[in-house]
Amino acid sequence: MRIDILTILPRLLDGPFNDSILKRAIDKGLVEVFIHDIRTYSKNKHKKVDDYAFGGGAGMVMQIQPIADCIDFLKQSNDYDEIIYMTPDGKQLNQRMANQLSLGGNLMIICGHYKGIDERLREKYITKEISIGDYVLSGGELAAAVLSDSIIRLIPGVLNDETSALTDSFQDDLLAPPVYTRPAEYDGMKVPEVLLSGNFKKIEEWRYEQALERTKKRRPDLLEKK
Ligand code: 6GU
Repeated sequence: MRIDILTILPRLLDGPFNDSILKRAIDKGLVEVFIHDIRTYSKNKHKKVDDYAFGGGAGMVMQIQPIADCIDFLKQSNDYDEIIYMTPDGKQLNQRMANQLSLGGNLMIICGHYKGIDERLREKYITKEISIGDYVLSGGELAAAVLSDSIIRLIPGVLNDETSALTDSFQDDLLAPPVYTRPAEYDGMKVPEVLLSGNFKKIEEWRYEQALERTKKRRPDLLEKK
């Protein structure tokens, strides 16, 4: 899989892909991530990428030319399953979407800024519009990093046994059960006996009950979906 991210702030994306699991996935050759600086595609002599909104009002709008040229250039040499625009008015990201996108081919992700991108770019190029929640970020970069992380960790071979995605919260529409590690007693607080029993079947049952209990208490909406 190949992920191309278009942004006017490429440095914002340096961090997330240069550490930990994402870096390992890239180093193992399981995914390629390319960050493209939209400004380098601007044909304006001052490398301008935005302009005032027609009709007036506060806030700038990202112009068609630099983004369209960058997309066209990339499409010449790669096929994309989805061209995604990160925007607070998109469909809210969930585990099902991450699972689905992790199975497919190449992705292009466009990060917006200011008031967003010219609507005609959305009409011509964008196949999916994704938000990461009901709050406003200053740009799509952090959202693109969140989306990429949620997808890349699901690509087969990225996680090992210790980090397996199978027991994640949301993987089966349940929150994850509580977890414990050494010491078995801390400040008089003991680890649940069953976890020390060595009885694998009992432990699995306990974990399922705890996951169900936690979901009922904290996220009853997840159980209604079942
Ligand atoms: Cl995708 N972009 C911005 N700018 N803000 C957001 C978002 C995206 N998702 C939630 N808030």
